[in-house]
Amino acid sequence: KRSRTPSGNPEETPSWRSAPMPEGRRLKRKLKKEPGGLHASALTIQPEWLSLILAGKKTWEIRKQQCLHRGDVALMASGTSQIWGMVEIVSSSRTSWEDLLASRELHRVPEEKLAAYCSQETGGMVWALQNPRILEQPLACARKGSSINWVKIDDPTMELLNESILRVPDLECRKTAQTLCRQMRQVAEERLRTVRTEYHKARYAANVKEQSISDTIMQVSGWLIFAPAGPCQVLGLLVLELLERRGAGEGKCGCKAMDGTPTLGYWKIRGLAAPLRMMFYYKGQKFNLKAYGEDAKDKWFGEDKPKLCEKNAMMNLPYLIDGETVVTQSNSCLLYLGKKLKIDVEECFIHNHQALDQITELRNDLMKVVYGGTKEELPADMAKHMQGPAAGHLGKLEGFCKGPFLCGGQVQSADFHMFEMLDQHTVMCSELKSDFDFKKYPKLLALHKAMKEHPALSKYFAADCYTKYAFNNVMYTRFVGPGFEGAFGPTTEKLVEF
Ligand SMILES: N[C@@H](CCC(=O)N[C@@H](CS)C(=O)NCC(=O)O)C(=O)O
Repeated sequence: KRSRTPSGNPEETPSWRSAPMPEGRRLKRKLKKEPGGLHASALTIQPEWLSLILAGKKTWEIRKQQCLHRGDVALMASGTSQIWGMVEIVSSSRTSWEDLLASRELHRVPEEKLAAYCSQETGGMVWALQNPRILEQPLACARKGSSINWVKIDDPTMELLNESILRVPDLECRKTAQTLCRQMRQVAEERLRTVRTEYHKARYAANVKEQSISDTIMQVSGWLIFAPAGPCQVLGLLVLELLERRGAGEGKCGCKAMDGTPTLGYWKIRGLAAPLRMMFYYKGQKFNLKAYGEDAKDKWFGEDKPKLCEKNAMMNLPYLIDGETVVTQSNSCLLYLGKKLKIDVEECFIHNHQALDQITELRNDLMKVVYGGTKEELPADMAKHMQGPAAGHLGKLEGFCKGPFLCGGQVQSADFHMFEMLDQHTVMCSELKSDFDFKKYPKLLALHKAMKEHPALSKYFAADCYTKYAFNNVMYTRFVGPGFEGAFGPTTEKLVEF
């Protein structure tokens, strides 16, 4: 069994050597290359300690071993795949128990935790830290391998990280711990939502053990200690959820996000409904997937549309039926699901909404390409679209994306729309052999990757509505996408359950 650091992390194979501990030097800003540059792996630290380090309020990290590395190390909040910033390791040296006790303001570890970790005879190893920097936005980094303390940083993240390092503000103007805590809280809430979804799924499969409930509380409460506003609120929510789950009747899903089974109606294509379908999958919310096919003249225009027009005079495709509520207009449907499925948060509302509008403009320009001209002209028309309107919209969205998602640390409704547009554009460019360089949009590429790898979306990416549906209306378009085969077929309706 591995021992644990006072920060709560199990120790892993160390790479430490002692060195003198410099005091109060003016901090260097410029990144040095290895050795002494950025470590190839990120160090994971519990969020509450991480926030203190990045705020410059904890300059001693106590470990059992020495550290060979000198220079920058990226810091990842443990239990997540998010890098929040970096710090320079300037030395590691053995420090006596007495000195550790006398230097509490440098390491912040309470005596009882120290006693559980360090020996009174030999003290502990102190890694001296300086020059903490907080990234403008946390970076998602794919976790590989089994190491808990050190996570190898993948190449794209390393590239972004190096760029970020060069852009980080001076110590004088770095973000306060409060800002960091606010961001961490957003991530905590996002995590809480994922945990809830997982819980509901497991419960539905009658597979929940009491152990997983206490694990969940442990996992989430680690995030709450340093959230300046509303930790109790978040914890309270969790406790309420757990009580509710325990009280719920056997076999019943405790999910109260939407009443009954909502219906999503659209053409049997990805089109404007793909992001909406994704949102249902993302939250594990069962729904009726109505997909109009080659008989739409009767089934949609002749039957469903006139009936639905009685409830909503603007009726169009896509639409959502949720009990008595009937919503149309794709962006309104995205916002409706964002709210009802508890994906969107109030503080991101206007940023998210602006992104939705910009993505719609990008889509409208793409539609001019896929629904006009001949097949032979398509590659040239697409190239013109990419160099002109698409480059303009993507440039704006790249600048507007806070990273890793459009509104920052948590997925909002616009991210589903953004994903679909990035997916369609990249696939089209690759199918049409366009040499358009998407690398100019690193944040958007990272968003696309993060969504594609999101565990809550794995079922969506395996579903026919993603893999087999045409991108555009088969009856009118000159680009259907690589997954579409055979005939458009008749209108279908199926219950998607999780
Ligand atoms: N602005 C609307 C556009 C809706 C629209 O144009 N829908 C097309 C498919 S993308 C359609 O075929 N509508 C069926 C109809 O006109 O009844 C939205 O964003 O939802």
